[in-house]
Amino acid sequence: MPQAIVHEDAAGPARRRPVRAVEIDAARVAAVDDGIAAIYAGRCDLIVARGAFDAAILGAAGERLDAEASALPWARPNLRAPLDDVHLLGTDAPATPTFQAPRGVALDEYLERSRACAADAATVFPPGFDAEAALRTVLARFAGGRAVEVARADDGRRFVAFTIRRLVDGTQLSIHHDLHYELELYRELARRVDTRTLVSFVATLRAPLAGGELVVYGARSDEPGLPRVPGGHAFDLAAIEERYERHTLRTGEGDLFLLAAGRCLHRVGRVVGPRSRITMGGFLALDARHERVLFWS
Ligand SMILES: O=C(O)CCC(=O)C(=O)O
Repeated sequence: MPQAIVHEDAAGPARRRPVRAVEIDAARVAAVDDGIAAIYAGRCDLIVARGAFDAAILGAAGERLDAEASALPWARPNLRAPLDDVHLLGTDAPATPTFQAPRGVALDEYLERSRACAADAATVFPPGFDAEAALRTVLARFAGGRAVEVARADDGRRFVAFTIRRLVDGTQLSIHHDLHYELELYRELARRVDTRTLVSFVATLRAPLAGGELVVYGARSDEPGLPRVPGGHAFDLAAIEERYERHTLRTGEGDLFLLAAGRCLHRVGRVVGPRSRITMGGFLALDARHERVLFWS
């Protein structure tokens, strides 16, 4: 991938798989114009595009979201786990397990919540800025010429295109992966996409003063014997950190990353200070024939 900064964290003992990260600025996106397929194929795990979006527009939205947070209808599906208490706009039933719904919600409920909450995420931007259209345009730059579309159910109902995520002081996203095609809500989409993996996309609207970094591990979701905490399903962070390579990423307003979130374990560090970490993001996948890219959240 020419003209890109490639970080391959130092190779260690045999089982230490490096995290393959590529970082570019927005003017050089052409260097990774088939980046989504490259992540699918395992040629890279993380693509960071600095300044992929207009930093002033995203930053102003992030500032307003923080200032007016108490007036907005944030969903808090992880309220039961205060450390992971992410605040969401765009749906209160995302396409992942949450502490409120550990197996996700059923497809019909997911689609209904998507319809009911869609406007909440769209209206945080200034008039004239269509965040979904902007996302489609930016994601298309990594799609190798494929069409990029919001995922739909078989009857045409739309999935959530993206969610706005807010992590306040003292909160984080604990170590996890996002390969959840076995959930009921994926029963139709899983027939249409290449389920070997999926990719998450995240754009930054507001960077915290400290913390909130993305940490990606060489640990693969399909590896047998990944360390877990005794008696639980959660991954054992200390053991993972000891055994696997990692790559740490800090982003600023307007930056985008694409992450092999179905393959690599990852987490977001605890946010410190009064400025929240605010992002917009979701998941994307190649369809079964690798002709299109479908995205949802
Ligand atoms: O907010 C982030 O930086 C990452 C969120 C996440 O876990 C993901 O996109 O898979």
